[in-house]
Amino acid sequence: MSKLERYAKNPILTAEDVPFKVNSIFNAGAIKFQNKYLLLCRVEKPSGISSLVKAWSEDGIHFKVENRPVLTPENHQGFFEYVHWGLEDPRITRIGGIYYILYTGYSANEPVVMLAKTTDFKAFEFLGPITEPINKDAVLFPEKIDGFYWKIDRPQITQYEGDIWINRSPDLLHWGSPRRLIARRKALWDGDKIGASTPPIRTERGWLMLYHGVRTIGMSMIYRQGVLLLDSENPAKVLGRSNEPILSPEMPYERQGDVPNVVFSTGWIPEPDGTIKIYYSGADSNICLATTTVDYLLSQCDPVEDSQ
Ligand code: M1P
Repeated sequence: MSKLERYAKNPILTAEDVPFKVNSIFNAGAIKFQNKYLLLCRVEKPSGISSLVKAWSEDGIHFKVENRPVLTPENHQGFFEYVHWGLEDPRITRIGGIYYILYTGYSANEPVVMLAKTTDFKAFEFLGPITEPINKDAVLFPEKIDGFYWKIDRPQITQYEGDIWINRSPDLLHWGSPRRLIARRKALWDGDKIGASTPPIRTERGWLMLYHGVRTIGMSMIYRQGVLLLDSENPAKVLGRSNEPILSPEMPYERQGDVPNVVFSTGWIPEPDGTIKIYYSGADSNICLATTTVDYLLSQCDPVEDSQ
């Protein structure tokens, strides 16, 4: 395989596959757990409020959605005030034997990045907000680098609103040393807003991740996916970035739905043979699969001027 290929029978999950009443299922975190593929999917209830439900698969293609959400606003104990309008867009990172879930808590307090952890995806410990509002689209690196945990997120501040930042922490709870990692590129496919998509994976050339870029044309915001390559020893240093998107809304299930013209990924699963399964949503209305190789994604990273 040289390029990115959509699964021929996309979408792999729609609202009809959910055994309880929802408007939509989309934006899933992805991980392999006990030799099974696990998607932690956002489901929007008829009320408009989102929760997270697990879906399991033996082959990474055919998923069965559980009977009820596992993470809801109501089971957020002391943190309900940060999530009472919903939990959105989870990203999963494994560090050692612990699985960390970063997700958007939506409330009258505006979006914040929330953190929960689990070892079995049955019992979860809620660690609460790890950013101030307004912040979202956060991903965690899968190991400590230079003695720190690192996360990428998108604070909405001043003239840099819509750019991606990186910061680090000694304990996953207290974050500092923020740096603007990449900015929007006016007039390009990622000219109006960007955000981290998938948690970084280590490659021989550096940390590889997907990010999304938004370009507004007329009345339509078009969400596309691109690639980012960061220095393996200093992830605040950008080595590569795709000048063209690797995935754009083209298919009917990406162009038509609750939010038209959106491809949006929050999870991927690398395989031992060098291929990688990218789970993404079309038009905020389903879950789709595309497969490619790490080598292909690396080949799409165009050189970047020294970002330090
Ligand atoms: O509609 C596309 C996406 O829009 C928002 O993402 P962002 O804040 O990065 O633009 C989110 O609401 C996301 O859930 C949604 O898929």
